[in-house]
Amino acid sequence: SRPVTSILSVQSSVAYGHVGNSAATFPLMRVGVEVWPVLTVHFSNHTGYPSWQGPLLSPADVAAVVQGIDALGVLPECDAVLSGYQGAEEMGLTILDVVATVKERNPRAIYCCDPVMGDVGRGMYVRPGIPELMRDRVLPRADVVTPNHYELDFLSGGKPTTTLEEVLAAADRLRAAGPQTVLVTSMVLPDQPGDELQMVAVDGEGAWLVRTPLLQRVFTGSGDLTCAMFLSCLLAGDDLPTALGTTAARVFGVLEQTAAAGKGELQLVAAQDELVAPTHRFEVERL
Ligand code: PXL
Repeated sequence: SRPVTSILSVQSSVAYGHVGNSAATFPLMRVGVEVWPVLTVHFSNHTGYPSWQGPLLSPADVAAVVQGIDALGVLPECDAVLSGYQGAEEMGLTILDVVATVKERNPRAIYCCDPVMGDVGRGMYVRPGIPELMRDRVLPRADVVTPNHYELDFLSGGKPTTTLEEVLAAADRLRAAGPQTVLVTSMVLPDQPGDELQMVAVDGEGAWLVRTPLLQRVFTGSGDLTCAMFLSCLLAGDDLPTALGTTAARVFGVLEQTAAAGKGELQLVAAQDELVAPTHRFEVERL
C-alpha cells in the first residue's frame, strides 16, 4: 500500500456544485490524499448564483471541530492545513490558531494558504480588512501561498506587476515575508499571447513557468481545485517543476471537459480520470 498523506482543509462547502471544500475534497481523495474537511459555511450553492441559502459556521464552531479532532490524538498524522476563501477576519484568525495547534502536534506539518481576495477583472471582492489580514498576519505564517496575479500585486506591496521580472521580484518579496513556496496562478502580462494562461512557481531552488490554453469563460472553483492539486503534489514529494506541470495538466483537463460539456459547475466526477492520468502534458520552463 502507498503512503497516504492527510490534509485538514478548512473551507466553505456547498451542497450543489464545486467550490471550496466541495472543489478540493473529492479531487484530493481521488489522487490518494486523506482529507479532513472542516466547514466554514454550508451553503446550498456558490455565491456566483443570484441566490443561495444556508448557515455560516462561527469561528467557535470551527475551533470546536478541530478541538474534537485533537481530542482523538490524531493531529500528529496531519501533514498540512489548507485554507481558501475567508468570509470574515475572525475566521482568518481562528484558522491561524488551527495552524498553530496542528504545527504543535506535528512540527513538520505545512500551512498552504490560497489568499483569495480578488482578481484582475473584478477587483477586490472580499470584506474590507481581509486583504490586510492576509498580507500582514496570514502570509507570515504560511509555508505555501497560491495568489493569482492580482493577489500577488496586493500582497507584495500594491504595485501592479507587468513583466515576468516584476512578477518574480514580487514573488521573492512574498517569500521574504514567510512562505517558502509561491504559486502565481492566472498570470496576465501585456506581452503574452492572448490565448494562453500562465502559472509561475517559485521556491528556494528557482522559478518555473507553465503555459496552458486559455478557455474563454469563467470557471468558479478552479482556483480552489488548483491550490488543492498543487498541495497534493508537494506532499507527494514532487519537485517544484513537476508539481507545477502536474497541477496544470490536471486542472486543464477538468476545465476542458467542463467547457466541452457546456456545464456551469466543474465536472469533477465526470472528468475525474484527468486527475490521475491527465490527457495533456504541458512543458515546464525554467526561468
Ligand atoms: O471559489 C471560491 C468560493 C468559496 N466559497 C464560496 C464561494 C466561492 C466562489 O464563489 O461562493 C461559498
